[in-house]
Amino acid sequence: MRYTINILTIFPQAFDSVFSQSIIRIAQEKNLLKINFYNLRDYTRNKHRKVDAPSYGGGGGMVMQIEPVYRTLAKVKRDFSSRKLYVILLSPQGKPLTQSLARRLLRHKNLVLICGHYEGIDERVRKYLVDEEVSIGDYILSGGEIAAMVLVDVLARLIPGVVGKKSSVENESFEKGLLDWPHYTRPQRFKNWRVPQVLLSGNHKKISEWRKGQALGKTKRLRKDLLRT
Ligand code: 9D3
Repeated sequence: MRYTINILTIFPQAFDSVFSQSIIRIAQEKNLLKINFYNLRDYTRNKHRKVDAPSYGGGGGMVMQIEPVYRTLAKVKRDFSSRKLYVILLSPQGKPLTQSLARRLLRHKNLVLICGHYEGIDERVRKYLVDEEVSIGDYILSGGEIAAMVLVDVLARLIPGVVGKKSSVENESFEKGLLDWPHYTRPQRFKNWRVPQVLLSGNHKKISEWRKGQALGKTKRLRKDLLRT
């Protein structure tokens, strides 16, 4: 059983370099993930392939129209015949992306990600066509594409079998609500900077206690907000 992510965008090429590398490429090569692109301009009906128009009510700025989104979605639905699609709009008003939101989204095997642009998207898109809105944080991007790349990266590494060791996904900080502990590798001494002695001791119980202590201490210092849950 394979996950499919369908991306609706006016900039499909923007995804090439990111999706052809690393985890996302591995997920696709292993046939665990299929990513399809639908160019919203291909579903316009005007000869300039315009997907936006000025805002009703004035105030300047262009708004992405509903028609190309609707027609593109209709095409995705045809391509997926009866299979269920879960439609996500990347938007600054969405639910903030977290590891647990990502896990919930991954319960849907066929996702649609709509990338907006311009000053926004016609409100009827979110009202009638979208199941859920997702943001990647409180700052302003110029479009939804980079947010979609972030979401795909987060999802891809959660797909069973994509990341080699089960532990490298499950042991991860945010799952337990803590930051990661410090990591060290060779050499034991670089200039006069040394690896903590406990890690060289071979005492696995001590090492594990030290790591937990470090993770907790780091979280208290750097991300107190993660502990208030
Ligand atoms: C002027 C009001 N702006 C809303 C804060 C309009 C606006 C700005 C930027 C509308 C869309 C965008 C483009 N951003 C996204 O599409 C986007 C986004 C983001 O800007 N921040 C965090 N997550 C996301 S997900 C999609």
